[in-house]
Parts: sequence; C-alpha cells; structure tokens
Amino acid sequence: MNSKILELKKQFENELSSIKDLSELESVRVSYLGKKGSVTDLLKGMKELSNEEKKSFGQAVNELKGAVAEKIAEKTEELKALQVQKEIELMPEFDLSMPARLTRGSYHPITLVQRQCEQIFKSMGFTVEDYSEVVTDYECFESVNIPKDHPARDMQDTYYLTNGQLLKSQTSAAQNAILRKYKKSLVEDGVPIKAIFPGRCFRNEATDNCHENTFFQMEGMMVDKDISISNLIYFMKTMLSEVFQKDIKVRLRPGFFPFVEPGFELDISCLICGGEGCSSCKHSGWLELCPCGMIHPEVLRMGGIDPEEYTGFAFGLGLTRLVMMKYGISDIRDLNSGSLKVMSQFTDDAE
Ligand code: FA5
Repeated sequence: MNSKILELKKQFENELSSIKDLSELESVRVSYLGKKGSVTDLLKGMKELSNEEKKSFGQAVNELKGAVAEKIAEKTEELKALQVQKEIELMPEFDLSMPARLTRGSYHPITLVQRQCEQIFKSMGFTVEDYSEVVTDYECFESVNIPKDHPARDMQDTYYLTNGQLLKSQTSAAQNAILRKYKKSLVEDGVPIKAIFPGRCFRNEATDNCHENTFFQMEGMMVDKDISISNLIYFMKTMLSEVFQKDIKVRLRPGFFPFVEPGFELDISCLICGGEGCSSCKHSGWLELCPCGMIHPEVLRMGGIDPEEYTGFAFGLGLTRLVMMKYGISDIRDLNSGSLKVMSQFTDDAE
C-alpha cells in the first residue's frame, strides 16, 4: 500500500512541475484533493487492511494530503506573482517627467452650507452634535411624543431594517439623547442646553424638484428657564441673515408636530422665482424650510427634564433646501446626482 502512496506523490510532483497557470493548478488540486480525487480514493482501499495497518496507512495518507495541499498553496503564490509580473510588463511605459494634469476638487455645496451654519451657531454658544443614521423606533418616534399608531407617523414614510431598527427619517431622533446628555449640567450647574445636530435623513417618498428620499436636516434645541418664542425667532432670523448675507422674506404660520407646542412652519420666499411661483416652490412662491416650536412638555419629561421648571425651543432646518435657495438650484435632485459638472460650480466660500 505504501508504494501506492509514493507513486501518487511522484505523479503529483511531475504534474505540478508542468503547470503554467492558476486554472490548470485548480484542476490538479481537484483531481488529487477533491471528493473524488486520487488522494481521497486511497482511503477507500483501507477496508481490507488490519487495524494496525489501517492506522499507519491512514497516517501516511494524511501526510500526503498535507504535503499536496502545501505544495499547491506554494504554487498558487508563485503563479500569482508571475501573473502580476506579466501585467506589469504589458503596461504602457510611464513618462514620469510629464507635467500632472490635476483639477482641483471642491466641497459639496451641502458640506459648505452645513459648515457655515455650524460656524454661525457655534458663535452663538451652541455645541455641534453627531448622531447615528440608524436609530430605534423609540429614538425616532416614541421619545418625541409619537407613540405607536399615532397618525403623525404617516407624515414620514420610514425605511425599516430587517432587525427592527430604521433609517433616521428626521434629526429629531437625537433630541432625547441630547436632552439626557446635557440635563445634568442644566440642572446642577445652570448651563443652558444649546445644541445643533445636522444629519442625513431618509424617507421613502416620491421625488420631485424639492423632495428627495435622502436629504439633510439640521436640528437645533435650546432649553433653559424662561425660554420663549422670541428666543426662537431671534436665532432663526440671525441664522438666515448670516447664511444669505441679506434680508430674506420669511413667514411663520402654525404647524403641527407632536413634539412641539405651539408649533410653526417657517417658510422662505422662493429665491428661485423671487416669490412669483415656480416648480421648485410648487408654484406657491414659498418654500417650507424650517419647522420649529416650543418643545412639548412630554418630550422634556422623557429627556429627564422637569417641564414645570424649564422650557425650550426646537427647530428642524431643511438643510438641503437651504442649499437650493442659497445657490439658486432649482432641482433638489441635482444635489444627489454626483455630477462633478454640477458640483464644481460652487466655490469654497465657507472655508
Ligand atoms: C420634521 O422632520 C420635524 N422633525 C422638524 C421639526 C423639528 C419640527 C423640531 C419642530 C421642531 P418636516 O417633515 O416638515 O419636519 O421636515 C423638516 C424640513 O426638512 C422641511 O421643512 C424641509 O425643508 C425638509 N424636508 C422634509 N422632507 C424633505 C424631502 N423629502 N426632501 C428634502 N427636504 C425635505
């Protein structure tokens, strides 16, 4: 029997030495180590052997198996290296003295405006918070006063993941975590909560000039004793006049969101058509930009803050729409198009 093993080993070595590429090697591997391969076949003849012989024969076959596998691995590396070498030889020659033709990249306009807004709010004492894009139902809905089966859930078509989590449909999903993060310094040290949290949101909705299924919002919150609507209006006005560097026509109208009371819609006069009406503003002359309101007592309570003692405002700025208005982009879909031709028009003026 041992002579059979030696014979097979010799045969394998002969075949291996004449292999020229990886596909031939794979066929040889299968013909020796595969289910019906010659090494596997050797074990089938063991039935006729005594127990003692079985033991030593089995050991010898296993050694052969190991040696064949090792040689195949070595040969694989050798052939791969040869292949790379061949590819290098086939490459056209490079002239390293040629001047480089590099075009300068630019930041995406959303990044520019997001940074600009962050700068504006930072200068007014706000912290900038980062938050996950995958959140729980509790974060996105329940903790902001939208319990299960609440009709307000229909306002947002949510992408659910198979594990029960969801893609954040609104930056309000971070409100509870931010309130909890800063409640100690609010209550114990009297430091007001002032935070903004920009983020990407996802909604399963039909797209048009001013609706995308992936867009950016920037949420903001301020909580302290005696915060009122006038504080909210002051910060909104300051932010808009800083972003646009000119007076912008805005209007505030009542709006319903379960996490604010009272709630408002802050609309901006459409800068694409100058308020005349166009497809970007659905021919109304106005664009919904920044819903806002006074934080609902229940939301404060769920964040661990006593609504009898503290009040606050929150807003959910439509950052992508703000970018449209700032740069006169009439179709929001251009911003997600990935087209360098479109994007390279915007300079790094917020750097
Ligand atoms: C909200 O998402 C609330 N969470 C905002 C809020 C926060 C209200 C805090 C009160 C207090 P809404 O669904 O309206 O609200 O979205 C807010 C803004 O995001 C809109 O005004 C709009 O500017 C932008 N937005 C909403 N959906 C889209 C979309 N599909 N594409 C582009 N921008 C959108």
